[in-house]
Amino acid sequence: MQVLILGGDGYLGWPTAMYFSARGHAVTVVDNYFRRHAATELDTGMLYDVPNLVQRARIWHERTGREIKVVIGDLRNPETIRGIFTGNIKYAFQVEKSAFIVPDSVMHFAEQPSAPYSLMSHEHANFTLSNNILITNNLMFAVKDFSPETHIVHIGTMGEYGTPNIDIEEGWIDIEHKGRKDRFLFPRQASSIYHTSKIMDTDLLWFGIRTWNLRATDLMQGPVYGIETEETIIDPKLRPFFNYDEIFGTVVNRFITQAVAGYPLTVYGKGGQTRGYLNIRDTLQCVYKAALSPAEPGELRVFNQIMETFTVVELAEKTARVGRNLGLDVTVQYLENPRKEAEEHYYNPTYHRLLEMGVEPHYLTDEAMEGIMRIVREHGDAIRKDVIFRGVKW
Ligand code: USQ
Repeated sequence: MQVLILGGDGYLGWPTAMYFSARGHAVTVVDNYFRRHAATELDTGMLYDVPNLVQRARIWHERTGREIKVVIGDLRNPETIRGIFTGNIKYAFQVEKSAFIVPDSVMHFAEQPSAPYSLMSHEHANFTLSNNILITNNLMFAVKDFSPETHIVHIGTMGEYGTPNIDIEEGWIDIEHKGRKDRFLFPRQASSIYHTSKIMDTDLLWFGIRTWNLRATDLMQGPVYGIETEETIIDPKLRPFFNYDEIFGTVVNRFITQAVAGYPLTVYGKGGQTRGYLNIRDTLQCVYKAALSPAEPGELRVFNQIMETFTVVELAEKTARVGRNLGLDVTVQYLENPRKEAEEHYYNPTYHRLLEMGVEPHYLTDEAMEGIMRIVREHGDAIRKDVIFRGVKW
């Protein structure tokens, strides 16, 4: 397969690139280093330094003999993606000069991914909306104009559904109204501008699919945790970004880092917020399965990409238990919730379609958490307590 990965420098984009490459697929990644620049600008700290995309592709080639082609470019500019589809393309790294082949699958990770970032100010909200929606639109038009057969795999988010008082279906719901029936996208009601931008992406793609018979899979992903994948084991320099700050760190990675640093775990509000979680290794499996068996032309296929659900309090209790077993002094603090979200609610999402396709979950057992904590502990001296909580409120 020819695979194009938009946002190939990110926490999930880079491991996905290696995963496809390791399995013999031809991979090209595109990125404009937004996440790196934002992390520097906001001084978020990083657990360890990560080589740039060209350096990573070079290390990957040296260690495996495989090639990941790299394009550095801003996908908000339509010519960046259109150039890729027409062969008018400048590689920042490639091993073999090859005739460009149109991608079979495009994985779309090229989005501002943080809810707190999107609510730091109206400028950050504007950036999030314009970046995420324009890139999705540029991709959709490039596919429509040059290769309508190409399968778009969009990384959506479970947060698009919010926390409704009914079971959450996988993307679609049958509604009977005044004696008539139809099928609709499951109602969306996000609780951040970031999550709202993802809803808008879905609406855009659904329009393109109905109108031009495009094909897409929307992966409604929960918060991801973890560091190591089958490919990062080859060389620690291939590890993804690991953020534990309030802006870019997801809650499990944050709690593990807080436990190592001796910083009381930051439970927001009552901590009854329930979400569906997954290990980074399972993100890779899910994206891969979705790409190998694409949606049909005219189909918007939606999978809920989570493996298990936890409340924040359950995650804190687990982190405290695992940390104490490693001899760490772990305490928990209940902070006034900086976010506007339900802290006690019904939550019953359906998530069986990816499992039916053969994804084998890595659950968040105490052993799995301990493995991550041990790696974080190796970098314990680099942890900056001042970036853990900064109080972005909405
Ligand atoms: N939380 C705490 N304490 C913290 C950090 C978070 O109690 O120190 C709580 C939050 O209030 C929230 C839950 O933990 O209820 C999850 O927060 P998160 O920061 O891990 O996740 P979120 O902001 O929802 O966003 C993350 C990723 C995003 C992805 C999303 C999936 O940053 O890119 O789309 O997870 S989901 O949440 O299912 O929409």
